[in-house]
Amino acid sequence: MRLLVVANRAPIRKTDTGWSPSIGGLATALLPVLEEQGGVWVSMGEEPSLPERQPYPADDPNFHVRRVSLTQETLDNYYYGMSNRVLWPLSHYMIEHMELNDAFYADYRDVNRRFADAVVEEAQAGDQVWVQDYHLMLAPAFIRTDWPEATIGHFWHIPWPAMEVFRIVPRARDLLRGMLGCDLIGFHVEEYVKNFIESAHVLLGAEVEGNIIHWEGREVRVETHPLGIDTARFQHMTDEEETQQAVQNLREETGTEHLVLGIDRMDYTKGILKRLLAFETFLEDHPEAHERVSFYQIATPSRTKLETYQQMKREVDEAVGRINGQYGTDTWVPVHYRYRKYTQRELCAFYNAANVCFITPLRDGMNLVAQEYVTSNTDGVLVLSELTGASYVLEEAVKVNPYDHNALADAIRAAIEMPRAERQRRLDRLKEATQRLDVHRWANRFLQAMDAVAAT
Ligand code: GDG
Repeated sequence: MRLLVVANRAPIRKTDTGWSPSIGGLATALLPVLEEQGGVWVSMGEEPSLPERQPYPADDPNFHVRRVSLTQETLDNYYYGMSNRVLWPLSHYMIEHMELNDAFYADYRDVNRRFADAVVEEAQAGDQVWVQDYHLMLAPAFIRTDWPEATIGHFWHIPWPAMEVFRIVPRARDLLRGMLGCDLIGFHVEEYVKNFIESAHVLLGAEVEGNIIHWEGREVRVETHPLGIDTARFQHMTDEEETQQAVQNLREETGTEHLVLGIDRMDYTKGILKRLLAFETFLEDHPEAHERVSFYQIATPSRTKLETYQQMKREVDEAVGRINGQYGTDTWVPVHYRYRKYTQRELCAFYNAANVCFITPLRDGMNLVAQEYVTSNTDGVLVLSELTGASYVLEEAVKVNPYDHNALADAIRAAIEMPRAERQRRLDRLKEATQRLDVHRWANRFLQAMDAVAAT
């Protein structure tokens, strides 16, 4: 049975030596399935010069990439507009960042229509369709209209907010109808499943029975499928000599007993500024920690075209400057701040070297960085925001409310002082939990659920 993956981004990228798989978890999980079963990956065309259909791998293709090419204006409205200035802040309960504009929705609808057309054009009898994420809410219903017998799944990677928040967005009902074109909808955790079902029930009057929504004579199953990482890849990469050499260099360069780490896309949902302010208070309250603790914040550039992201970067830059100016000495840099992208191997070195990972998003669908840290570290402490999907599945993390300034500052102290036996016990359990979520298992579980739906 072939698989048609429908996702905003393509799973392959051009390198100096030709085309190779993208590094992200989704490509890692789904490319082996496509290679085995055959199929198509429908994505946005990154550049007009790229072919509409590209067989892959070129020498012995077993699937192809189908690109939907967009003009700059359409891309701006669909991606930077509706996706990232409306649905992203809405789903993360940050409605103050929402910017409403009719053109955003019009182009979002148009792009979803074009993705759906591409899917229907590519379709062969028996194919299964798996749509990804908030960029493509309307595509499932468009596909359903043109191809009624299709088996369609959707995985939503970010939080689904409470119904009372979701209903704020204009055309909330149309967006929901789009999603209900599916047979199966997956979320990371139960909270989002419940929120989605309530949204469909209250806003559309859909009849609900357990986790099944009855809609237009069909059944739509809504399930929890928590996403994990490629654990073997992270373990392997961490153990390699080159990485271990980098770990040693990092520890020597940092020169402090404790290394606290944050790694995030530079995004207002990740709580980077509040985290820095908590570190500042920690330093103020604990002079004995000076010269003994360093905080590494890696913030990867993201959505840099948007003013809110530029503004946030300015605030982070300023906080780092103030903290280092106030507390730094000739021999100690309190905050090592890096606004750049690293290789995955370099990330593994940071994960391995840090004895505390401080992950405090204000909301996060899952948060894979937490799982990557747990996998690549051997005796550290994970401090984790309770407003992440990960906090439901990584029970042994030290949980904090990311809005509670004093609790955040205190969590740094607690993590640093945690006795070795407790650290080890927690980390062992966290590693087990992360293994269970492994991205390959996640993909298999979701595809099995699609098979079950197709068989009914
Ligand atoms: C969305 C949801 C959900 C980061 N910096 C670099 C780099 N990264 C990689 C990390 C990690 C990924 O990016 C970030 O994943 P997260 O899960 O933390 O966050 P989002 O990007 O917001 O992802 C989220 C996820 O989708 C999956 O469903 O968990 O809740 O918001 O893998 O390692 N990778 C490289 N260089 C960097 O500098 N190579």
